[in-house]
Amino acid sequence: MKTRAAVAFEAGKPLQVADVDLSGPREGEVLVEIKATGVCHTDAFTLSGDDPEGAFPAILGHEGAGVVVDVGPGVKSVKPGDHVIPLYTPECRECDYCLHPKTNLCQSIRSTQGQGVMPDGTSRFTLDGKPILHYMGCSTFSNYTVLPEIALAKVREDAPFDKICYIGCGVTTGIGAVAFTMKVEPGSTVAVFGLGGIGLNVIQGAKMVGASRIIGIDLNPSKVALAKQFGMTDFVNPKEVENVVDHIIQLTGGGVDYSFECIGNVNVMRQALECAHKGWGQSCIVGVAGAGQEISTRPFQLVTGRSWKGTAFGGARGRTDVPKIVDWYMEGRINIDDLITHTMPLDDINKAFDLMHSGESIRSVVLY
Ligand code: NAD
Ligand code: AHE
Ligand code: ZN
Repeated sequence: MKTRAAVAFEAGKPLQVADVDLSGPREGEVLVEIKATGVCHTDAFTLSGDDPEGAFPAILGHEGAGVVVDVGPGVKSVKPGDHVIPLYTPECRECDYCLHPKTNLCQSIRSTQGQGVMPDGTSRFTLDGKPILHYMGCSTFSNYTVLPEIALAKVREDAPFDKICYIGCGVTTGIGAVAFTMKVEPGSTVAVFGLGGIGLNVIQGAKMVGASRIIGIDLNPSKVALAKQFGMTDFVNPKEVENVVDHIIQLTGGGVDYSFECIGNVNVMRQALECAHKGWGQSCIVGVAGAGQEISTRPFQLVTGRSWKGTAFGGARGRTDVPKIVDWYMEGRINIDDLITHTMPLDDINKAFDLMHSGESIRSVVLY
């Protein structure tokens, strides 16, 4: 079949919308009609050429929601008509990682996914007879896409696609980083570096679990109003203080219980660790840094009781946790609507990247 898709032909160039050929689902695979997709900073990161796994031409996008159209042989857990959210962190429920209680990083298809192909080593997308790669196992910048069955969370049918697509990455990553990965306790103090589509969900998660103080840090003061609405109690603009680490340590009388880096900047990752409280403060890396980038700190920071962690997809097990997060949204326990600042048709998808880079948007959602 033909599908309309935004193709990344090469790093650093705008996406080009084209009619691409898509072949049907094979064993264990599912054809999904994507109804809406968010644009996450990770899509921009890969398009920039900084992603060591980035390969082109590819169809990017990993934050979608849609409807099952057809299933391949052997598929049991979903059927045509089911509403689904694609999972870049799948959940096979069988691999050593899925069976281990301390991780959500299912590895059953990780290597082929990283190469931009389906688990059998081939792509379902072609253009003029030449293969186009999948991305993060999702390729939600295509109106129709094929995914492995284990990479789909079945969700309730009354939930709006144009909002729940954001649960496919940003909402789950931010709230999950707080609730699943770091297990932030009520009364904790929290610092959130980067108040974008992820950081505001970290703030929302911190408020949800009962954090007593939530300090937001961003170079862009236009993020303040929304961050306050979501639970930020204090704002720090690094341009307005001499030393952001000293400033946070002073503000909190010793440092925060938990900090989160939601930018992808290795210098800020160091600041986030070092503003965590001596003896017990924990810092979580959420941001994704480019090829060749490394983090550093004095080992003394860890010797004296701070610890460094990281999270992928907020520690969520997608098929199990994503339907619950959709329920939280439908029950009014989390706010997604106010974070979706822009919507556009696929033809205008490059505007979503422009709005992200200029700092004007929190989340842009493409509606098919
Ligand atoms: P975004 O562009 O919406 O937000 C980034 C924010 O950081 C912006 O508000 C920007 O003003 C701010 N910022 C930039 N440089 C700064 C600095 N030096 N100091 C303070 N603030 C600064 O991006 P996003 O979609 O929220 O994604 C954030 C990061 O999280 C990206 O690196 C993305 O790749 C990553 N990410 C990781 C996961 C995961 O599973 N670990 C999931 C989704 C996104
Ligand atoms: N390809 C990059 C790594 C990118 C990365 O860390 N991705 C996150 C999700 S970001 C979603 O917006 C993730 O899930 N990581 C775990 C994994 O297995 O990729 C690189 O550096 O190679
Ligand atoms: Zn993402």
